[in-house]
Amino acid sequence: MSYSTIILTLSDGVATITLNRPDKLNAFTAQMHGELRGALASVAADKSVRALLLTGAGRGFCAGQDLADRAVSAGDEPVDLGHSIETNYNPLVRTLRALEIPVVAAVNGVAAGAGANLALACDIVLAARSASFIQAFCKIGLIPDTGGTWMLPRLLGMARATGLAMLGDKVSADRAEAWGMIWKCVDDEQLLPNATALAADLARQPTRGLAFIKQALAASPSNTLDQQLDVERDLQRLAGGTRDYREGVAAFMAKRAPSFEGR
Ligand code: LHQ
Repeated sequence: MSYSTIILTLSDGVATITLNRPDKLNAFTAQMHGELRGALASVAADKSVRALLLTGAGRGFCAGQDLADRAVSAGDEPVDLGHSIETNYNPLVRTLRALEIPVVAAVNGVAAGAGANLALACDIVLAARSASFIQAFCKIGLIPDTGGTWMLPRLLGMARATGLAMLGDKVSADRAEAWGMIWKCVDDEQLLPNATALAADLARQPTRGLAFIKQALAASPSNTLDQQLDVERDLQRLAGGTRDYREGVAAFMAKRAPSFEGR
């Protein structure tokens, strides 16, 4: 399938999706949502893909919803933004969270509105030192969507989440790392090399085990310790049944490097 608003490439078990509307800082249109949905479905169906890297073309990562798109602004006519959320943004977050492979975001520039929360919906976020995160929604009378009101308090605590959501202040990549909002901030020229190497390394790890880790951590916020202990028991049982677990133990005992297949 060919795309015009995104680029999908495959290499070394890593699928890379580059949001590709650089003139508009990769803001989302309905077309881009559709293409991204298609690309994510093909990534999910391809068993040779063991990690996903998401980044943006040009100087921005993603400026959120394209505010000129007819789906969200029709002059004086009221528009149903709930429809756009239901059709586009919510399925996107659900798909990324449900993908059974690690998802790395390489935030190459500004990530604003839904673009910021798209990055935060990924499993591991690397950002270029010149990148920034802006909960821009409040500036136009909206609330953080794309999972922002769920993710921000969990990552940052309620005080910082509320400040960012209500004030829309720009958060530098350095501060995002210091606050625990992202995994790491790296020098600009190191972003793609580091993110590519990280995704390639993840693609060689025990993929099923990583998927179970993702599932366990996702279940954690709404569980009691007792419930979470049960989740750990159940997922560890599944992890223990994988070929990669057998390989990991065998390699350890033989004092050799493991060769994981993702099964
Ligand atoms: C844009 C955009 C953009 C169109 C830059 N749209 N053109 C909302 C509604 C409905 C349903 C669901 O969810 C949502 C979620 C949301 O995401 S709401 C929040 C939408 N995003 C924003 O409010 C951010 C708007 N953008 C900005 O504040 C700035 O562009 C930032 C701070 C991101 C970057 O500023 P600069 O580096 O100064 O760049 P710029 O403003 O000059 O932008 C470059 C171009 O990109 C420019 O186009 P032009 O043709 O004049 O060169 C902008 O108009 C365009 N652009 N964001 N969201």
